[in-house]
Amino acid sequence: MTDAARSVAEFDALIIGAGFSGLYQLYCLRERLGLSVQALEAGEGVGGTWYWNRYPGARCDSESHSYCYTFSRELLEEWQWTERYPGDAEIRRYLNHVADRFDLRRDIRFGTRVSSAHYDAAANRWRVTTEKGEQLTAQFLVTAVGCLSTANVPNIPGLETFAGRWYHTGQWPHEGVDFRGKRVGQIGTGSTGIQAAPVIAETAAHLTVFQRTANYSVPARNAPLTDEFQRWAKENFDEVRKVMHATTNGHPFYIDRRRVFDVTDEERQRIYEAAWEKGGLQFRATFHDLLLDKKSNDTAAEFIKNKIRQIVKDPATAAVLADIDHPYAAKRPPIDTDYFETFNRDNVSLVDVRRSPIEAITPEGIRTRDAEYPLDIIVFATGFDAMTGPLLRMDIRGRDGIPLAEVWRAGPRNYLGLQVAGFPNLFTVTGPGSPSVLCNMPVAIEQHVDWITDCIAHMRESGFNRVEADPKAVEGWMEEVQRAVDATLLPQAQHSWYLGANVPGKPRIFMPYAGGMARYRKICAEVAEKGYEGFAFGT
Ligand code: NA7
Repeated sequence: MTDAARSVAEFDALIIGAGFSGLYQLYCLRERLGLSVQALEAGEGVGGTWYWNRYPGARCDSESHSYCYTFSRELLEEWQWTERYPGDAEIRRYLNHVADRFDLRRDIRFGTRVSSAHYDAAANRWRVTTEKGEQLTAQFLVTAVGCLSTANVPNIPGLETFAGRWYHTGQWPHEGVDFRGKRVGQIGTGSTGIQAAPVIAETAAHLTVFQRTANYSVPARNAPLTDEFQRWAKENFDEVRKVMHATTNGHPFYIDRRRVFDVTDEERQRIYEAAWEKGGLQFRATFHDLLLDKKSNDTAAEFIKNKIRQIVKDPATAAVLADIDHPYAAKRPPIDTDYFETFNRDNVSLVDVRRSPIEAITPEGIRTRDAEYPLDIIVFATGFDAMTGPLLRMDIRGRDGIPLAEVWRAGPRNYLGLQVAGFPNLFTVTGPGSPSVLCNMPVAIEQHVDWITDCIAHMRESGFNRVEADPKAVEGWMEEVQRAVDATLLPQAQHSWYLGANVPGKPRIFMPYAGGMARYRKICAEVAEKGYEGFAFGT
């Protein structure tokens, strides 16, 4: 360790992460409040989730004209998206542009993974240590670690014996993977697997998809953006933003007010058909009660299952793909480019691992209960230890040295998804208990970062040095989070990562706030207006 590494660097605020949230938080604290700030980023570049997710077919499911920052008019004017949905490389280009344009890099330490963050009550400072042994302290600590950044590689016996290569989609090699002539096995059919399989199949000798839970998917209908649309999006951005701020999930379209059984069967079919043709997450917005009423949801579910049966030529394969056990959109609904069509290719096959579970990985490939599949490459599209994973893998300790892992042993508990009781001056951007992953992420991120920035500004104006969530407010918020989800069909998906069900041993708690982004925004604004009700300030 060098002397420089051993000395303690002091700042007003430290931010963990330099993705969408970290970059904007750095901008706000430095440019708006004039704080001394340092962002600590594990990757060698900006991008966060998008720095790591470079798997074949990686693309955002939010439409590009809404998947961006809105805080800078100039940025909006000058940036040009090229496709309806931005691909991973284009998002990285965008975030690099943001970092350069606002001169953010000079306050970011790349290749710097935080190993611990301990609150020192006497000094009212956070003491942060990195894996390289650097030590930094700050009054404020903001985690901008993303919701889907801790790769979940399932603990399948024998992985270490596999003679081929294996990759997790969330830690994809920057130089890419050459599938030509290779027998590839892909485990996982969530949003990622559904994006990756069609692209892998284009070059692999053979692709075997191992499906545990069948999934709905609607065509994305990605396409280059026309000049006319680009002009329209720029000229009408204020209106677009108004819609994004007024809707449940932050997308640039409203959820229709009509209910499924307000219309005739024929009309409903016509509406679903039109939404299928239009493509994308707007399918979920066709009716108001799709996520509220199981009978209503069944109509959408049946529509998509029928589409699967029509698209996939082999009836046995179609039956496995359409054997979906949860309501439509109760798990994150994927959108795709030729996913179901991929199973019509001669070089693609499907294995139902719900019926015949994976028992082991052998030197040659994957062994299920009934068969062995020789493979050269295994792709784990197996998701993430979502939302709490990125926070709990750091050793975060609050007042009296209490570890966050202990406070959250039975599941995450906090106030507004922003602060944990007992962890003063620690803010969690898009933390569990906030809408985050149920929302178009940049919308959720900008709201959180603005709120945190305003809160710190308020403290400085009022002479406060410490802010901490009141345990009673935490209790009340946890009840609200539960109430919100109980009003929906979301808990009916047993295997959802929203519930932590994809990670063995993780407490089963519905993590994001399901009451809608617009409602959540209003609640946070009211809390601030009432003098930050539920937060205790100290000097
Ligand atoms: P997801 O949505 O968590 O999907 C992971 C997939 O991997 C899912 O099909 C899982 O089946 C499957 N999986 C996980 N572990 C195993 C094992 N051990 N055996 C077989 N199959 C397994 O992750 P994604 O990366 O697709 O998407 C995450 C989010 O990123 C997405 O929702 C967007 O918001 C962006 P399961 O359903 O658990 O039975």
